[in-house]
Amino acid sequence: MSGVALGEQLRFPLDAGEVEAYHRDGVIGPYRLVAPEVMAEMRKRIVDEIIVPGAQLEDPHVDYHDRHLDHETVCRLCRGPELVDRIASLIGPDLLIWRSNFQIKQPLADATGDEQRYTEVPWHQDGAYFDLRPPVWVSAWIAVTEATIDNGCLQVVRGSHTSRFDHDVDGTRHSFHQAVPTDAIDPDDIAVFELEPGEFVLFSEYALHGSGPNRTAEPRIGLSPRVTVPFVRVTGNPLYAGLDRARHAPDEPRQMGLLRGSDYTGRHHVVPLPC
Ligand SMILES: O=C(O)CCC(=O)C(=O)O
Repeated sequence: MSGVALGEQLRFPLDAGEVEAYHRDGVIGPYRLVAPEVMAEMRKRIVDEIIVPGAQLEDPHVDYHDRHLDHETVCRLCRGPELVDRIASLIGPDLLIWRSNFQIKQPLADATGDEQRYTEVPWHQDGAYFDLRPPVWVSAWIAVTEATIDNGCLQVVRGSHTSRFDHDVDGTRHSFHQAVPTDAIDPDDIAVFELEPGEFVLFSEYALHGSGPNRTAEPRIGLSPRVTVPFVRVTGNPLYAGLDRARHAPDEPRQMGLLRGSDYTGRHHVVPLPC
């Protein structure tokens, strides 16, 4: 360990006020990861190589998860120092990515079956879905397309991350089957994150969040890397664990990508990343 303070090792550190704001609100941003024109090129690759082929599968969710493990463009987005350095400012220098998933919202008019319900994401806390012990991780929401009120951008309830909300369970939903009733939320606390392509926000494991339907004619696409620290135990295959689900039984360690620093516990199944 060098004697240099972490902030001085980072190209994109958060300042003390931003760190305080994240811990107060459970969310921070937006920040820029890549320029809009760079994201336009990356989006083309993502659509052609992941989203279109995935839509041919019986369960597209398999292909839309954990592509940082095998797709260079997804890996580069998840590893961008603009993103990783800011997460390091929040939870420390040793960071592992344990999951990523695309958030694809089809136009309401085109969506059918469960996809139609998915155009609206009910209020929920990710901590209700994932069993990390202790529950410590930061999620990013990266805009692959623009995200607006009209196409259903991410909304986060500021300050909600320090409470546990009761979730109602709707087993008929394919995705987001656990939801917090809207009347549990004070509308004054809702932060709406309209993002340009290439921008991102960071939010904490228990930040209550959701999004409205996509009322435009184009899909809305986001990418959510989930990043934790080595002392956290991550096993099993949470819902829609994608490629990793195919490779591992529930009690086996997940495939983890080292984003910076080291796995000082030596307990994680760290795999090489394709970028
Ligand atoms: O993409 C959305 O609208 C919701 C995203 C979400 O629930 C998440 O990133 O955990």
